[in-house]
Amino acid sequence: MANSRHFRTIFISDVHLGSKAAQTDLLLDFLRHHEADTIILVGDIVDGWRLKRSWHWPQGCNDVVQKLLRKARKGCRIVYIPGNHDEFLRDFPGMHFGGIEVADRIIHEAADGKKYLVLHGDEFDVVVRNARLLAYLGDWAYDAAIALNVVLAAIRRRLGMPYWSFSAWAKLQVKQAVNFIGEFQHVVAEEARKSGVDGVICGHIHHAVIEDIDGIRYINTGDWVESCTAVVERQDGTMEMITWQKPAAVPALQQLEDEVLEDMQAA
Ligand SMILES: [Mn+2]
Repeated sequence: MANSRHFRTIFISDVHLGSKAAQTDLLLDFLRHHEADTIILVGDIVDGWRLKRSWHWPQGCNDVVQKLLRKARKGCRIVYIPGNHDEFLRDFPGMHFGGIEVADRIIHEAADGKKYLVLHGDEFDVVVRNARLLAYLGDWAYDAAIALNVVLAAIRRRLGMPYWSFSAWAKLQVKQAVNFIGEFQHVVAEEARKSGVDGVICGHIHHAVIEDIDGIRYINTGDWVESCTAVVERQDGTMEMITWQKPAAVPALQQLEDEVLEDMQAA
């Protein structure tokens, strides 16, 4: 597209395709206006939990998937890091489908040499919920809690029980929510420090931000349910948060023409 911006990397998470809340029109519009060498999907792109309960897959969901596959075909590297809502993909680390590679977590090296741990973030739920107790018990309890979370998640999955939902999240009182966000950020930043990297890029809690926490760069990509945010890496390695607004009044026909032109140029 003529008026699109090109970045080194785009990070997107928590689209929740298959839930009625997914803002597919806005995401599609964002993807039309932004190109990248690499796109990293940071989990909860497809909402498997929601789809299991009732199948909701309008055309907009297909359009988003098609758009991503089309970018992959044209040479964009796409990495899909599953989250808790699309954990059915976690059984396939290293797998490729339609040019998209699946990975549990990755280390992303930015153009400025800074290294970022990229993961969804749900593996820290147990730690976050019991932060005070674990701080008291020490490191072994922290590691045990993360291991336990994996087991509990598997059991809940067997039983068909989700353990994270934004309706429950929205019902949290403001003060609890603020505590939860702060605790989550701290725990994830600590994980990055242990991994010996400069920063962390995650999703999961639907709270977009770029900030420094105890000397670690903490980046949360937000979501495409409410905030409609993406994090982009510029060619010099600096990171930027983009909040995408209602599509500009570009006639649908014009967009279609642009895409046909793109395809002809690519062919
Ligand atoms: Mn999640």
